[in-house]
Amino acid sequence: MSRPDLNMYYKKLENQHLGPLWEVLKGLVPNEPKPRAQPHHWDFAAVRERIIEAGTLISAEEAERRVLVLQNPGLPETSQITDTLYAGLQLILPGEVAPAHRHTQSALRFIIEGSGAYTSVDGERTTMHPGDFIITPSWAWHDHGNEADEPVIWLDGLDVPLVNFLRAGFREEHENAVHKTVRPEGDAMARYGMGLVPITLNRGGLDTSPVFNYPYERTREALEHLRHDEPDPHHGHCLRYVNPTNGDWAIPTIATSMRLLPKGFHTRPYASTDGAVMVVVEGRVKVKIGSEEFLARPKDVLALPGWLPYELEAVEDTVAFTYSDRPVYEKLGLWREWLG
Ligand code: GTQ
Repeated sequence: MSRPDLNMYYKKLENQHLGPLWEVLKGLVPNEPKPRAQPHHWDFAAVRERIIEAGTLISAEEAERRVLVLQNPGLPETSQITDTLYAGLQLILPGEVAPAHRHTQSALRFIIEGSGAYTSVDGERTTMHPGDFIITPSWAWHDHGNEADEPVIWLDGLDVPLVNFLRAGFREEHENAVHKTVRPEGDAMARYGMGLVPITLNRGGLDTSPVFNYPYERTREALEHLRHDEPDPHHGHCLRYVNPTNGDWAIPTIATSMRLLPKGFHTRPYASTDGAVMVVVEGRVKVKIGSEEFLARPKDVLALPGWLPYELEAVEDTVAFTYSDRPVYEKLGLWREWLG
């Protein structure tokens, strides 16, 4: 229906930087969440070729971080894998250093391939092995290096889109490529990761877990013990990574978990408002997200948009890592789940 009177009125509004709510209300306040992210599957074998190729074209030093960003097809040119999260695959070749910097965005590293590279975080180094979950807290100095003899590839997960939306992004380069380590490797694990914490630690705890490497070996062993239980119908055998100083998620803006799905186990449909990224570690799993279906193998990455039901069916015993922005929803009273 053409309304010349209204159109002329809208023109006047526009000139005065005003707008009619009645034209946009349903979009501003929707019936239910409508993520722009789409379900997507990155086949690692195919992506790996491009990562290795990047290694022949640009050095880690020159790139600062030699990373291929996982771009969600529903969010082109945004460097977003979901509506609030970033994911990238980082390569570091033997002998290389990715120089020290710090930023307000929190980061996780999930090690995909290769052993023996290290990351130094706030004065302590940790050595990477496949399946390790490593944290770089907000504003902590960090540099990465590879003194081993094989390429090392990991998935970077950051809260970049969220922090940028809030216009809270700050960064600083360190004056040296490698920042100084002041504590021996394993120090954080000894102080905080043994079911013990320093008696002088404030009972409110620390925002980000001071245990900054959760080794796969230990996670895997813990999951194996859960086999004695009935798997949870929606999650399978699933453990969340915890900040031992306050019982909260390990990173204040990012939830992380690891699950084991026994061969043949099929999860019930599940949706929650948080958007998630899944990385397969072992096995083979059919992943149905909305109306799309993927067969995922170890090292493959999947984007799970919020509020879109998904189901997992383990073709073989499967282990998968997941990270999401759930803590942000929880802290704002916006987290909802749907159990199918
Ligand atoms: O390793 O510090 O993928 O700052 C994106 C931004 C990695 C990092 C990324 C970063 C880093």
